Amino acid sequence: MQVQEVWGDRWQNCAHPLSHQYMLSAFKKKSAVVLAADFFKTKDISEMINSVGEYITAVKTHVDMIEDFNQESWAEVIDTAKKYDLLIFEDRKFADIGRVSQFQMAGYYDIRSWADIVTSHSISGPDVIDGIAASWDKVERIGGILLLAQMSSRGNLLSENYSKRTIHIGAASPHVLGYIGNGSSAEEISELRNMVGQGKLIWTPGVNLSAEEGVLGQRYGHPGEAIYSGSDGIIVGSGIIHSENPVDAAKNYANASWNALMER
Ligand code: S5P
Repeated sequence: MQVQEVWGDRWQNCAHPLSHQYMLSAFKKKSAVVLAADFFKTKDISEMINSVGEYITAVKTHVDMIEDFNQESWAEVIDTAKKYDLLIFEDRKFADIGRVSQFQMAGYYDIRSWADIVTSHSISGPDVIDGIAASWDKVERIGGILLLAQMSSRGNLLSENYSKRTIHIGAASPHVLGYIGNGSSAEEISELRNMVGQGKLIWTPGVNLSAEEGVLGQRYGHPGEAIYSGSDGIIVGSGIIHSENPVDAAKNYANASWNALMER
């Protein structure tokens, strides 16, 4: 089987170069798992990547959660991720005006220098995208943005109309790699996929193979169902990192995502 057959129209229509890097990597690893490495110490992230790196395609970080951040400790995380050919995804959820977002990509954490992908809200309008892109330009790196079109948390304010307008903004920009969708609802993912079409990826958090509800309002759906409904990547944190056996868990999520892709 070839990579084009796995991804079908998505392979033809997604224009962002990182979308092809992602699809190819998922094809090679037989996994559409994005690890949410929600740790407080850099060494914990590196250790987790060393355990499950073969079964995941990207690692998602919240760098502002890290307690021992410095350039050296973070360089180790990045090197470890690169060893396993992972896309590095900083879930920064930018939301400010373009000019400020541009500088938030630099600063102490210097996200622009190591992140391949970042998340952004669309609440402030389209210029946040150009601000983020300008920052990558400055360091001569290629990056992709995932806009939050839906969220998995209960009671969130991202209405259907908001999703629609977010997709409108995203469709107009070559820097937008895709969207974050609500992995806890197959119905919402299908709706989102219908609105998005084939030209962008959808990645979905809020998936878990066992838990029905997470802490503090997180909602969960089945990872296979999320893919089947139109998601291209499942973002998994607790299901792997808080499992008794993260390696087995990562394999299980990888299999669930791959089997659903095959079925799709
Ligand atoms: O709507 C969202 C968007 C995101 S990016 N809901 C989410 O949960 N996320 C992120 O996905 C969140 O920041 C966390 O890192 C991860 C889900 O973690 P889990 O432990 O619930 O799997």
